[in-house]
Amino acid sequence: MTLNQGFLTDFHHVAEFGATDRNGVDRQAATPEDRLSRDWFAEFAKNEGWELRVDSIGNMFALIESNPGAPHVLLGSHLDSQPLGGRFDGAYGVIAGLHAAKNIKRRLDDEGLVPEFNLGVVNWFNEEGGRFAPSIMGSSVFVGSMDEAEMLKVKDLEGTTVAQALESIGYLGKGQRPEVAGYAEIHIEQGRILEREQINIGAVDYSWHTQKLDIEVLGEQSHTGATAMADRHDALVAASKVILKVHDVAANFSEGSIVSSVGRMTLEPNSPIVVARRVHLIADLRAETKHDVLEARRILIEQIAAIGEEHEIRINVQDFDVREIQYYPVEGLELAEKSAANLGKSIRRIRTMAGHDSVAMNRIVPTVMLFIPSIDGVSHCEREFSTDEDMLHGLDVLTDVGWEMSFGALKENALQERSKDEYAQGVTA
Ligand code: HGY
Ligand code: MN
Ligand code: MN
Repeated sequence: MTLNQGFLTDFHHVAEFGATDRNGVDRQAATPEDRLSRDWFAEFAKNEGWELRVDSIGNMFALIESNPGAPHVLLGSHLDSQPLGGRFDGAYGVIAGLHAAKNIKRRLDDEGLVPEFNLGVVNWFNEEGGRFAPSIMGSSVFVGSMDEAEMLKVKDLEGTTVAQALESIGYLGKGQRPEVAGYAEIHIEQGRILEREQINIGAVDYSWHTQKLDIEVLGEQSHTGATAMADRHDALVAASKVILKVHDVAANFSEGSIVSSVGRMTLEPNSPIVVARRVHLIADLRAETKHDVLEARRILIEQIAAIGEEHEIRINVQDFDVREIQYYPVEGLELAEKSAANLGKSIRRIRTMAGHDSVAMNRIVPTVMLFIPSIDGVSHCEREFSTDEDMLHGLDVLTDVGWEMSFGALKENALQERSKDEYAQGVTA
């Protein structure tokens, strides 16, 4: 079987774990379906003779020791999905990481070479944040931007904690986290640019500023059939106005420069005969600039206060999951561009609106983030699709980038210090 065929076979096999009947997957973090994909990852590492470690927030590391004691360059992404999500988001990057590492290891052995850095492949815990919020959890704990003890206590809507869920699938580990020298991740674009421009690879130059708002709307229960309208404090009516304001705030900014929406709503007591006492909303604000996110937040805080007053209802708003813009090292962009050119693939620089584990990793080590085209740009839905051909183009480039990084191409001290506005000028979207 050719290397590429091995990748395709594995990719389509893993898509069976949590498969839905409309070509998607439902493999939320630390569910039995997630366990199937984790067991498969562990089996792959074992069959290759690589060391497997599982850390105390469920991150999985398959480590290859070619240069005893040297730190690792990690390739990887996440195997968890959104509810009724797509089979490419995350899983593509993990399986491409495994096969890129396998290809690199085979070449090192054939050529009798010892790289400066060891390779490893990682499956990050709970990148999606669908079951346990916030998202990008496992990699953020790894880099120290989220507190592990706090994250282990996070509950899903059924009241199960992260720790209980990981324990229940046997992946609450004790493994020591590897020392990391660099990180490379390949992922579907989840947008339309590469497809529209017919380009094979995106080299991600920066990520949008992102934050979430935790909004609690507190009304009062009463009888839907017996309470006069004037006497009601209906949390659902007020929450509905808040949801529309979150959607509408984007219209204050230039087209395409900001996104805003509410994706999660819980309603209590959720009885058809009771006026709602409490609605809990999570709003997602992202923009090209921090200024625009903060301005949208300012407008919303004002509007939400006015809705509370109008309905004599208390509405609490908390910031969380704030992600500053991340500029990826220009040397990493240049490395990706060189690899693509050598391999005859087209490439362009591109920003990411979606968050990724690379956004966390880029805080601590030189990081390369690569995209392949998404058909119709859709993601986080069963219709998500990328072609085998595009996945193989990406695997080729990831393999070459991983090879160069294991020989020190992006060593920390070799990176030129750049100010953010230098990046901003240098890395046009
Ligand atoms: O938060 C994100 O953007 C990612 O899709 N979990
Ligand atoms: Mn993802
Ligand atoms: Mn996702």
